[in-house]
Amino acid sequence: SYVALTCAFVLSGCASNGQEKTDDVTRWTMTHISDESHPWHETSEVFAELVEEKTDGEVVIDIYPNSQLGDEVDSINSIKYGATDVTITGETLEVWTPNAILMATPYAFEDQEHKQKIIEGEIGQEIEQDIIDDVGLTPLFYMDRSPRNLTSNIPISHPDDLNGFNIRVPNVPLFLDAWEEAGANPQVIGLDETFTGLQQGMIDGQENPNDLTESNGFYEVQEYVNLTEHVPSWIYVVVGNEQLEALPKDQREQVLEAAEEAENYAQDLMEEQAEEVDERLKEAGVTFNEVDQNAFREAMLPAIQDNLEEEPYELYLQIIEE
Ligand code: 2Q2
Repeated sequence: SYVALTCAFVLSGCASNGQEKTDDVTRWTMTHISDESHPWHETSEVFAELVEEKTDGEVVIDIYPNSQLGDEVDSINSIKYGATDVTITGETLEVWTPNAILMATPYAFEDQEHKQKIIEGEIGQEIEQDIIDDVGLTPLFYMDRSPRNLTSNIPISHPDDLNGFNIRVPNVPLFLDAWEEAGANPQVIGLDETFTGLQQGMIDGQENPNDLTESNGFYEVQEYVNLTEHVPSWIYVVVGNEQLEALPKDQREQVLEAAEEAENYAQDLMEEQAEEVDERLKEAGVTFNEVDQNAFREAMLPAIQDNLEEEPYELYLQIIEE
């Protein structure tokens, strides 16, 4: 009967929010959009190892890279529905919580030190709290990101070169507006469909940190990395609030300890890898093209004023005045 079936389901330890509990081991499903060669995957594996070690095997994380279980928005929704538990996400959360856009507002940070100060200061904490309150996801740790650069098959040195240029952008409304203001024709395509779009000539270019340009193989179908460095950003590894709450207090603390160590690991890895990525892209035949960054900054500025809601815009003004 239904009652017997329900009792069996609960007794078998299948928690209501999808995370599996078999003989007292909690298994979390983690998804992300980069492939196994990318620092995000390496950091995810280190985090999973640290969690298993610190919880004495009572919390295990199974990692699914390469958008295997869906794109970034699918991953966020599936955690909220309890089908999966952990993912890597950032400005895409703007759809649920406006302040997340501050993670990817064009030319907002003067340098690495300025960005780090914001991430680890009050504004960074506010963004993390908003993600918890508005999206139901808890940021466990952040990973710094290299700045996003525009890739293409013709050199793009100034916004004037963008006339008729079809550019792929992720599902971030501000990016659509910013590239439209700069003179390009932006369209939202999932990261996992971008290579095909470039290969078939549906799009002329895309923009990403060089590490994702490398790990997605975009250098095979793009000749130039144009050093726009238009978005210096960072990204969070997040877990569902319910999934974290479902753990006993000691395991929760052990997971947060593992997260802190994984954050330091990610920072070291990023600093170590950034130069190596650029060298490998040049060896693969990519031309690094200097651009007029101020011209791109000026061109994108109106999109920030038009696109940011009141609170994120106030915080943006605080960031650029720091
Ligand atoms: O180009 C991409 O799809 C990624 O760099 C995403 O922009 C990035 O992961 C953000 O969506 C984070 O929310």
